[in-house]
Amino acid sequence: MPGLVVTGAEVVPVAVKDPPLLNASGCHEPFQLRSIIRVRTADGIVGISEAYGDDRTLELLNRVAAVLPGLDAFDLNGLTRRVVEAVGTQTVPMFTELIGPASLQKTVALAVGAFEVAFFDAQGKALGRPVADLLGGAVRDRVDFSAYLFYKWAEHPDGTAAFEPDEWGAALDPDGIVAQARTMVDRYGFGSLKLKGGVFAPQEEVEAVRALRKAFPDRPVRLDPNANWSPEVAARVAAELEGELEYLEDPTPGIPGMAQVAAGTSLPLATNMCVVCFADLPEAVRLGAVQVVLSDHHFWGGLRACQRLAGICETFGLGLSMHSNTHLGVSLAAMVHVAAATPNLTYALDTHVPWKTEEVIRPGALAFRDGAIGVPTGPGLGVEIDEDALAALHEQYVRCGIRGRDDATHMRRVDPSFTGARPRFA
Ligand code: GKR
Ligand code: MG
Repeated sequence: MPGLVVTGAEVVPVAVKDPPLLNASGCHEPFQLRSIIRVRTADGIVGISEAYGDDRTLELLNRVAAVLPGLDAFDLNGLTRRVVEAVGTQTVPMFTELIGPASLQKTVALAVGAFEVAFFDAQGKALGRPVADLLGGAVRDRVDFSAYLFYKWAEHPDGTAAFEPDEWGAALDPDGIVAQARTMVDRYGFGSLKLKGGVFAPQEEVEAVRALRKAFPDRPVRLDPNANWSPEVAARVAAELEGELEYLEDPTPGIPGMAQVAAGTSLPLATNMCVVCFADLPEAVRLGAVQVVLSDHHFWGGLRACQRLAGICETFGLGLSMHSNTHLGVSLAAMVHVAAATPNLTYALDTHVPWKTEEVIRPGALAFRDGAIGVPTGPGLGVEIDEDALAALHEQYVRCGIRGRDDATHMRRVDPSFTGARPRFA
């Protein structure tokens, strides 16, 4: 079989409407940015991928795109070499602090991950096989997802959104969160629930967890305050919620702080903030700081890197789950393929998809049934770009004026005293 020679790659930024979801950093702005990547080969095959869409990531991705022509799309080690050369010594800041600090390793991982998915898609299309087959074969034919619950306002602050309020309404107390969970469960069938915390006083969030447990006694619940509690507050909350949570995610900042909390609770602690690249693992394992790592191909270095992480978790007896930021269907497909081909990825995955009203892929490929998505069986990722939708979302990007993610500034439109400094609850 001849090589799959890359002739060019393009990165198209898009903006998607987003509701006012609250978190430790503030509030989601009216638009979230993503980018759609297309890698073209000499045979006319086009591999697709999805990545972040902030200015700094776009600059990085375009720099890498320029050095890809001539590479064989089967040569993933060659991809890494070219990325390392293109990145040099320049660490690119992450588009949100909610996925932990930036590092050179993470910068390389971000760029490799972005293009590796497109390379895999092209390989799958060339061979007529789904990406899961290229990753060792699917060990399950459907992948479970968790309902991702957010405190939220009914609408964006005055003057910042030129579209109708979303259909979800406000959720600012336990009743509001339970109602939101009910809609998510009825609509998508999710079998587990994750509450994004770090917004209100910890005791209020404990009450919301208790209300969820009461309303959905059969569904595991997770709570994620994005490191907005001091170790002392985190220890107190962990004691109150002993036995109530599937896991407690990033209760407090940093590996030593997490280790301090872990030492005093039987609740598993999970993270997508303090163990965010391979270099973080030795200290975390040595200190027993986390019991579950949330992988994410966007910043761990792609699908193969997530499988490498899975192996390390298995070796050290750590659980493995999956993190999400606002994303579209191309990333959803990539998440499903790697989860399907990772035997020890047994927790339901996070996804922001229910919060979206816009999409770039053609409908029909991915749908939630009983809280799960069937693994696509078509070639590559098994999803296709809807060219009209992509053009419209790119146009929306051009018009919206947002070029990064700034949840704190959006929150300050309502609460001028908000700083976003963590941990807020000490
Ligand atoms: O979308 O506001 C959000 C989340 O807080 C996200 O940015 C986090 O990175 O979902 C993520 C998490 O689990 O920490
Ligand atoms: Mg998290």
